[in-house]
Order: sequence, then structure tokens, then C-alpha cells
Amino acid sequence: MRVVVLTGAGISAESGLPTFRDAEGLWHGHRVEEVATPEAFERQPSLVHRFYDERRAALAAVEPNAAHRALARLEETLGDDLLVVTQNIDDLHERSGSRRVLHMHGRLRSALCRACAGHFDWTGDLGGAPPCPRCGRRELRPDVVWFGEIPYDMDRILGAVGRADLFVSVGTSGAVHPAAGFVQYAAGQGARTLELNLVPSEGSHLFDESRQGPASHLVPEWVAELR
Ligand code: BJW
Repeated sequence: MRVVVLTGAGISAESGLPTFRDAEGLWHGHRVEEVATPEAFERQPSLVHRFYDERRAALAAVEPNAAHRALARLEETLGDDLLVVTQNIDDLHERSGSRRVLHMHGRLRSALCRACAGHFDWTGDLGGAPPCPRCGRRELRPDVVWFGEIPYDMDRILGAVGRADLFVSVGTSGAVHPAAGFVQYAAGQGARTLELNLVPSEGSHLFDESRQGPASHLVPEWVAELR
């Protein structure tokens, strides 16, 4: 059985990382749509750097939860037949042991040079305009995908979603495309579809089955069933 699991901010919520669109979703009064665009970065680079520098620093204080760990256990069983596609830029899937993970919206612990297009592992701040390790220009930005930019690894993701027997969505509101459309693509190619979310998402009706509850309960329960 080939399984694709799409994860969103809700899977990391119980690790202490805030979601974007829930009650506590504002960052210092800003909606994500105001700080996660190339235009916002052009207008107010220091504000946008602060958004990401704070979140990068917060990663050091959080741990994967039972939902991340359950997906890592599932990979032990399914091997290459499991792919985790995450919209999250945290590294909690990898830290719980998952190896087959694609970060379609990029990674917090990576920097992208706007001058030479290099990608660099990065754990410190970017706000002080540090030089690029390769070209020396001070043009580093967070290596993440903002609104209007093309998500990473789309060919591999669409290939896997199109071949999946089971498509599972965990902790995402279904408010952002193209991820929000994966369920329809998977279903159209013959996959069974399952949603695991705290509340029904915007696209709940598109799934064959939707279960409600915290990811730390629902994901281990579902993984145990499948194994
Ligand atoms: C729990 C829980 C618990 C809580 N347990 N659950 C009109 C129609 C269609 C598309 C568009 C359109 N107008 C514009 C577009 C395109 C645009 C878009 O979708 N805009 C929408 C606003 C409509 N999309 C883009 O621009 C994308 N690019 C693109 O389309 O390029 C074209 C192209 C595509 C493909 C091939 C070729 C070309 C890029 C989108 C980039 C999104 N970037 C961000 C920021 C990333 C960096 C960062 O993290 O800062 O990605 S925005 C933000 O939203 C972030 C997230 O990954 C993403 C999704 O959020 P997510 O994860 O769903 O979080 P929430 O908060 O929304 O939901 C959390 C859920 O968890 C809730 O349901 C809770 O209930 C639940 N939950 N606790 C289980 N304990």
C-alpha cells in the first residue's frame, strides 16, 4: 500500500508551535498573509526577518510529539511506500526519525541567497544581514515559500500523490493551494482519502472520511490500525 501523508501546522501545535489561522494565530498582531510574501520582505525586511528569526530560535525549545513519532514508526513498516509531504518549515518530522519527508514550503533551518541562489543550513538569525557563505553578498533570506512563489518538489509530490492508494491529511486548514487541492487529485486517481484534524477543515467534505481530535491521539490511533 502506497501512502502519502500531508501535514500542516496542526501536527506541531501540541509541540508548542502556534498554527497560523487558529485563535492564537496572529504574530504580534500580523496575519501570516502580511508577513509571508515577497512584497512584505521588500517593504519591511527587518519585520519579516524577525518573524522567522523568532520561530527559528523557538525550534530549539520544542520536541516532536506523539503524532510525529507515530509517522516515523509507520515509515519503519512501509519504507519507501510512505511519503510525508509537510507544509511545515519546522524539523520535527526529521527529529522524530522520519527520513522520507518533503518540505514543500521550505525549511526554517535553511537560508537562501538572493544573489547566488545557494541554499545553506542555517541555525542563527538572518536579521543582522550576515554575508552569504558562498558569494559574500548580504542577500540572505529565509529559505521558505511565500505566497505567489512556487512550492518545492512539486514534481515528486504530484507523482507520489497520483500513485497513492491512501492519502491522509493531518492538521491543515486546507486554506492554501496547491496543498489544499491534493485531496481532489488523489481521489481522482483512485486513492482513498482520510482527514485527521482538530475540527473539520474547509475541504472536509472532499475526503472519504474525516476524524476530529488532537493529532497526538488521532495519528497514533490511525497508525496502529494501519500497521
Ligand atoms: C490541529 C491541532 C491539533 C490545530 N491536532 N489539528 C485562489 C485560488 C487558489 C489559489 C490561490 C488563489 N489566490 C492565490 C492563490 C495561491 C496561493 C493561495 O493558496 N492563497 C490562498 C490564501 C487562497 N498559494 C500560493 O501562492 C502558493 N504558490 C502557488 O500556488 O504557486 C503556483 C504554483 C503551484 C504549484 C505548481 C506551480 C505553480 C504558495 C503558498 C505558500 C504558503 N506559505 C506559507 C508560509 C510558509 C513559511 C512559513 O511557515 O512562514 O505556508 S502561508 C502558511 O499557510 C504556511 C502554511 O504551510 C500554510 C498552510 O497553513 P496550515 O498548515 O494549514 O495551518 P493553519 O493554521 O491554516 O491550519 C492549522 C489546522 O490545524 C487547523 O485546521 C486547526 O484546526 C488544526 N489544528 N491544532 C490536529 N492539536
